[in-house]
Amino acid sequence: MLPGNRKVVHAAISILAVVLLLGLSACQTGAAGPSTAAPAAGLSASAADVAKARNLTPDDVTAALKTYVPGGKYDDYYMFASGGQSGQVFVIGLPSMRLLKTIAVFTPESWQGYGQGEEDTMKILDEGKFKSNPILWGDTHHPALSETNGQYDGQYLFINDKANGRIAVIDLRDFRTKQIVKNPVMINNHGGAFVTPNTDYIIDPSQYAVPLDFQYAPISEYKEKYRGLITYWKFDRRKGRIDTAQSFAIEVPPYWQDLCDAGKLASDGWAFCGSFNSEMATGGIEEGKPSFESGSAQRDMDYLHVMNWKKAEEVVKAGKAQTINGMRVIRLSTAVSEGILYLAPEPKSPHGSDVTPKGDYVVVGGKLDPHVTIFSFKKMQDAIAKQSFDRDSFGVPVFKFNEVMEAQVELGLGPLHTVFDDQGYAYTSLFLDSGVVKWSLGAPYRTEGGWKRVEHIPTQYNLGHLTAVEGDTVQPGGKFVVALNKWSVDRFLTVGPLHPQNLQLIDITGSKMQVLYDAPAGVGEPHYAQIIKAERLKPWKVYPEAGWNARAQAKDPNATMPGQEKVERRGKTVEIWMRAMRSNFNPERITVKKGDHVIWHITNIERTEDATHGFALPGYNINMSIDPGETVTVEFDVTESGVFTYYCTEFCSALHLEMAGYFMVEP
Ligand code: RUQ
Ligand code: CUA
Repeated sequence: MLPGNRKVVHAAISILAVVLLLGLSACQTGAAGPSTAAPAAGLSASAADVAKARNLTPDDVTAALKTYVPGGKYDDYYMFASGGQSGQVFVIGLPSMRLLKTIAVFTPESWQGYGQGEEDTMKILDEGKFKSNPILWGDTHHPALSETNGQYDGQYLFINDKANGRIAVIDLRDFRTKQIVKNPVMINNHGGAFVTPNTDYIIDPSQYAVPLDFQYAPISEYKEKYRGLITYWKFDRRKGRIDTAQSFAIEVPPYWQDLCDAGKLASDGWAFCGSFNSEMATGGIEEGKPSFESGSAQRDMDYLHVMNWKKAEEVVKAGKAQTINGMRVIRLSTAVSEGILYLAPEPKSPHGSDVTPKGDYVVVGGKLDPHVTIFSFKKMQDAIAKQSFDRDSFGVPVFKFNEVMEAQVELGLGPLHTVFDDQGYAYTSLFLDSGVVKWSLGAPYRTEGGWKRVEHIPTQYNLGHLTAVEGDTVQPGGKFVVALNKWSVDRFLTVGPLHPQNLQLIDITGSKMQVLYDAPAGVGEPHYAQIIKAERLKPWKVYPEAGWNARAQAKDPNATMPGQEKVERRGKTVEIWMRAMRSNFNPERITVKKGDHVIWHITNIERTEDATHGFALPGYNINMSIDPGETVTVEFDVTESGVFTYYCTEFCSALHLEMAGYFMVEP
């Protein structure tokens, strides 16, 4: 939609809202019936009747008007939300909050035929295995859209798997996962994925310290042998893949590293990661020792890790890193001696570290501190120039708190994460006080009244992350914040003891924030999400040509066009080139012998938008989606004899049920 049109629509909506509100207040006071409130249009009277019948307040009606997207009209934004333990990514339209797609990432997914036999998806999942253990789920936390000059460019999406220390790459041309990398030195992560302003690297810090390279060491050797690791995965944009050979990692002390953010503009070339167990507590509640919960909350300060990744890149190029299991690791002593790693004391079990849009400050939320603390990047650089440090017990330089702190703003209990708008305001989630706090940034964002709490709006309930329109880029978009609440308690119909999470859309354009919509997430726990303007994406509606390989994003050598269908036997191997279109597969009869090995290619030659076919082979655990233009391949051993019926699983035409065939296995 053109900007001009949008203005007209907005104006029309606000007129409608006023009409409705007038109608409603008239109804509510009983001063006038709907018919007398109708002069502007017949619509307002009937709409007022509907609102009255449904017990909707004027606020409800404006909220509905701000979120309703009529059928056939598109949302203005995509929101990419992590799917938590579902191991997937959710694509949600804003402002409607409608779920548009679940992108299969770490967990097999039948509708998309992901990890249900189709070779390329099996290979992607297989890349993510840990040694000999296949891993078929993930705990996704932080999606990161690719950026160019600090702005989302709509090309790629990255997401971490906290449980298994992995990162996945999703191509936003077809919204499909292309790659999973397992960290070769670390078992878990948490604070990734965060991209540098041109997506040179994806930052991926470990969470719970362990000995590097999956070695064993007793926990009594925690301080000597256990370590954290902050990995910088090199992204090759041309190939659309992480280049593991060009990636590197920095060894850090065994504090439990938490969320990171990449520097930008003023702080480009640097990165910041919080941590929360600088006590190096090792638990042992079963032996009467302090639990992790209390042991890790003893000190008043933990450490923000401040890293010069451009320097780290040079140090790696100069050969000063040690290669551990294929990963080039800058050892802790090198990171210190080369001026790559610094620490800043940060209050009380911090969580989010969020860089302001111009890159000049880092905002840190302390879970057990009612303030956010704002660090100045310039002051950090001054401290480095003056070499004004303390040292931690590993010899890492520690800034003096008062020398690098710019401001502290008291917000309420349990501040976690912060995002930004286009007016110089920041929005911080409060877990314990369950809400969003709006506060003002100081200069250069706002010339007066900076570093002040402005407004609190309750959310339901126990807010974790929040996200704003392009709110972690160099140019935030304003308009909406979404609160990703961990609990929903009483907000929806009961669906048993496992409740959905609650994603709440909040309007931030007015002088007061307004919650517009509660969207249940009944599919896994979304942690973080990012919201991007829809026009930045250029997704395909069908694959560029018939016979497309989605993993290679190129023509598949086994593309099968009409007339090229065939079955070949080479010894015990049977290879099938099949063509699918409405409403048949060709061939429709395949005969093999028990003990054969089958390689089966299917090309959907359709060029029509949405003309997807499925392919299910019962008894062999095979289900594939063959999107318009796509070629897929499945390979399997014929282990059972009998007569099997393959069929198309996608209701593609009136004669969809006829789109079937016989797979005959002779004993
Ligand atoms: S963090 S628990 Cu994003 Cu607040 Cu994972
Ligand atoms: Cu093709 Cu149903």
